[in-house]
Amino acid sequence: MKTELQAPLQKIVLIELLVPLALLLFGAYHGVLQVLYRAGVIRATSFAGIEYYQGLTLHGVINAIVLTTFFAVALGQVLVSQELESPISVLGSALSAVLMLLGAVMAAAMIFLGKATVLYTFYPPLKAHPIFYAGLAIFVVGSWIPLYTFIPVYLRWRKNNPGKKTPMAVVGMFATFIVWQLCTLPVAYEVLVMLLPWSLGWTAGINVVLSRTLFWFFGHALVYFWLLPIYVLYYTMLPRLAGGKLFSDFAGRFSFMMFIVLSTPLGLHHQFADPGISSAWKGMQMVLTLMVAIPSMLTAFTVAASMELGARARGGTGLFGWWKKVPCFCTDNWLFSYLFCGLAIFLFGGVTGLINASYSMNNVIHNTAWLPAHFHLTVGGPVFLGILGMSLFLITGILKKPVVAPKLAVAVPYMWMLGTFTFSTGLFLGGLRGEPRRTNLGLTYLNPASPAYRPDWWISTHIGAVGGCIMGLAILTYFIVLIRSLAGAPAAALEREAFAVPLSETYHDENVPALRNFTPWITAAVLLIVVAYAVPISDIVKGNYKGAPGYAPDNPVAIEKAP
Ligand code: HAS
Repeated sequence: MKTELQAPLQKIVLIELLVPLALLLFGAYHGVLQVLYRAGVIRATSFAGIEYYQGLTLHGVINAIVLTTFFAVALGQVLVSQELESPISVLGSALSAVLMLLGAVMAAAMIFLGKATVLYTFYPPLKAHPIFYAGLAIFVVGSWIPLYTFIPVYLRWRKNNPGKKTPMAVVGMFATFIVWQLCTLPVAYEVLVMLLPWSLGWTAGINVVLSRTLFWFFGHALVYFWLLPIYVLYYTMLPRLAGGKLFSDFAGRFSFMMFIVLSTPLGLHHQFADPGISSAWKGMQMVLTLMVAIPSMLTAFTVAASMELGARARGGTGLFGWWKKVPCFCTDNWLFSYLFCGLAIFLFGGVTGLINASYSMNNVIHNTAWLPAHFHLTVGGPVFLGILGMSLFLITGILKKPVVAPKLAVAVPYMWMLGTFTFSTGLFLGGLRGEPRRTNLGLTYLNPASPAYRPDWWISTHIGAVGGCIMGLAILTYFIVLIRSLAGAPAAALEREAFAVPLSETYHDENVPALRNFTPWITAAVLLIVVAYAVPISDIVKGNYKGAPGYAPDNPVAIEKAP
């Protein structure tokens, strides 16, 4: 029997899960408004006191940065202390939570006040209030701390358990935070050395190419920082929830190590259209981007094989007949449906990622509606559903409360899947016809009174709007389940047992010594980053570009004089 998470850490984890979920209400509301603006249902620059781009910034920052980072930290704290059977520092965890909350409040306050309408990518020349940048920096520093609370616990465990394999969940959480540590250093530089002084008026003008490059150095690794905690759930929980075992221990460990090496040196695939960077380096990073799909493909096969093991153990037969025994709608096992629907959505998110990554095809879809379609099938698919499901599981588990209305709980991921598929169909179609992303279409292209009117975009934007509304409904249903469960009393049977995350056994337990040590993989990652970025960054610095003045997103005229 695993020991239960210590009481103060339980409180910290609950705060780290519940606060971002409460903020998600705003984040999700602005998502629904987005599709209504895009379809021309709302034809205005603002709605209920919040401007279009301000709402879009809230949507991105809350959903893609705040919710995901808090979740990774909370999950890491739970799994590392559970699997290494040793408490992690409460002081360190509390400090991390306080800094992250402070940073999130500072950034959110500036967005709500309309002083940081810079979208979640916050790249210049869009300019925000200094408190927004300071908030971001504090938030990131807070999210660095957990790794340093995990390391001493891990070293102690290794000393006491010589020769034993590090538990898979710990390997996955370490991979997550190693990637995070590597990729956040350049964005910390961008925020502290470039954006903050610029926003304070201490420096005139900003080097847009350099700051975008530093952002995307961080920005693509960020997507794997979102994904890896969910892969931890796929490798360690899903096989057990499916009634089986993890098909291959090697596949999990190898995938996590591959992500350490390959998550960062490929951010230029977001900048294929940017000037000032040689095509040769863009091409090289394209190859690395295609390579980072390999651990995901490995994951697809391993997870499918694990589900097959479970289904056959439950009486499934035949080449495809075993699918009937996969517990897709089982209410006692409601968490499975969140992970399963996430996987099904990710099939399409992954394939469209490969299209984006191809240098030539990227020209067709870059900055079109295709992009939000892609990322609502990735971060908005497996990641978001994994966060929703696992947060409900952890919150109710720690509070020893049963999940009320498990049928509704199971309905949520299917509604979400229907919503994202519909939404993305609309946006993929629109993107291929040139519909731009991040644009208030209702005022222009979807407005019959405008000379820019594009009636051929009506269908795609309306399909998107229907999908977006279904997604909104799924989130509302989730909150009904969560709030009703929180309002319920603890169950006596649950109170008698220590709460622990149920993890899978392994079917093929291969022993590969090279996967037992992080050091060579981290070294390879650093070397590859240097190879992929040294020349492009040095070229940009040598380019000595003229600094750009600040801009607001709704005005083509700069908000200040050019330096
Ligand atoms: Fe991406 C842009 C390429 C994965 C998120 N991506 C974005 C943006 C976001 C994002 C947010 O190369 C927009 C950023 C912005 O605001 O501008 N992406 C890729 C590639 C992958 C990929 C090659 N992306 C992700 C993940 C994300 C994410 C993961 C979030 C978590 N992406 C790009 C590129 C761009 C981009 C370009 C820039 C484009 C531009 O022009 O701006 C790969 O890692 C994907 C590999 C995945 C697979 C799928 C494996 C399938 C699995 C499921 C198996 C299912 C089973 C169940 C077993 C190969 C694991 C079956 C059951 C049934 C019932 C069928």
